[in-house]
Amino acid sequence: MPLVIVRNDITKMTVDAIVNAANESLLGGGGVDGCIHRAAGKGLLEECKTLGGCKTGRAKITGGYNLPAKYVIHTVGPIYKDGKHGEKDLLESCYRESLALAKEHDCETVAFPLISSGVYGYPKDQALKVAIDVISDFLLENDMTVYIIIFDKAAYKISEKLFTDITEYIDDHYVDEHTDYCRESMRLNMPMQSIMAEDMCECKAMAADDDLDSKLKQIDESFSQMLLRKIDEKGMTDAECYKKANIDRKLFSKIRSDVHYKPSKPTAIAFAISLELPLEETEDMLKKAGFALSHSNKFDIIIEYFISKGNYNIFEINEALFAFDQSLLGA
Ligand code: AR6
Repeated sequence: MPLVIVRNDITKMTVDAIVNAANESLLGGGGVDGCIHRAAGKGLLEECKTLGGCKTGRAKITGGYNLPAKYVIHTVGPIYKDGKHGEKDLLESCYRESLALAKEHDCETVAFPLISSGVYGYPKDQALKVAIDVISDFLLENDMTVYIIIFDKAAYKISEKLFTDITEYIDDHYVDEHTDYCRESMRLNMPMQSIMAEDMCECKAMAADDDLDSKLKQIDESFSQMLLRKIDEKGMTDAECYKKANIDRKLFSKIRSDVHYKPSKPTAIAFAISLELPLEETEDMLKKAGFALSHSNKFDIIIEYFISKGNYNIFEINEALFAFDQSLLGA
């Protein structure tokens, strides 16, 4: 899972490195900085004292002491004034420098808090976007699992407009489907369940009519075969595809080598997104793995929303899924 958004306390993360949102003195403070120093113990402060501080936008590394993480990468985010004082460049630099340090120290897993988004006042939705943009760029070139830790869900926001758009889309589609069933049940004066049961009986009867032999002959390409064919057709490399899908290399290798591999639904959708398949082809690909998109759950409707808008940015989709408390796409 190359980029994962999770709700947690960063001091509890068992990863190679956690990132600290520090100040230029590197001698501790409030917020996440305070939590990290408390959990790591005195040894961390002693080592920090030897570092001679750190400039805004830069990063320095220490041991993790009593933390489950092996290293702490200390970076200093910008204090947000009005967005016109180079804040974005500096914040991007914090993520880039921290990731470079993690790479230098062979870290495979790294967890970031939302730097600058607390005491330093960077608007949370913009801070999250900067984090996602820089980390996802880095992951296109590097194999690492990076966690963005959201500490306080109540304070977490995707942009107001996106949130409203998706809410409206969910309302329209969710309601449509359910009222169709409701109207039909009222018209026929029977409970909804029995209509659905009838539909199912009809399907079963049709299926039974089909000769088993001819059915078996129709077993067509598997999920894995379809995925590999689509990658070729799109002219992508395997790595481009699994990175864009937020899937790690090991899982992709498994899928590649096992023609009958059955992915989870979020994994199957992640590949459809990576391949930028339109809705109909996404449905075809999901069918290969035994799934469908339905209007009776929010997850599916959110996916449909993004595909219908032609937005195939998996990290933005995950941001929205997270905001609506849904599973994220990827491995
Ligand atoms: N785990 C994960 N995230 C956390 C935790 C935690 N335990 N605690 C807070 N956050 P802040 P800044 C989130 O204020 O804005 C310090 O005094 C929090 O919800 O810690 O970069 C330093 O010494 C917020 O989203 O850092 C500096 O002086 C995010 O971490 C100054 O604050 C960052 O909030 C740095 O300010």
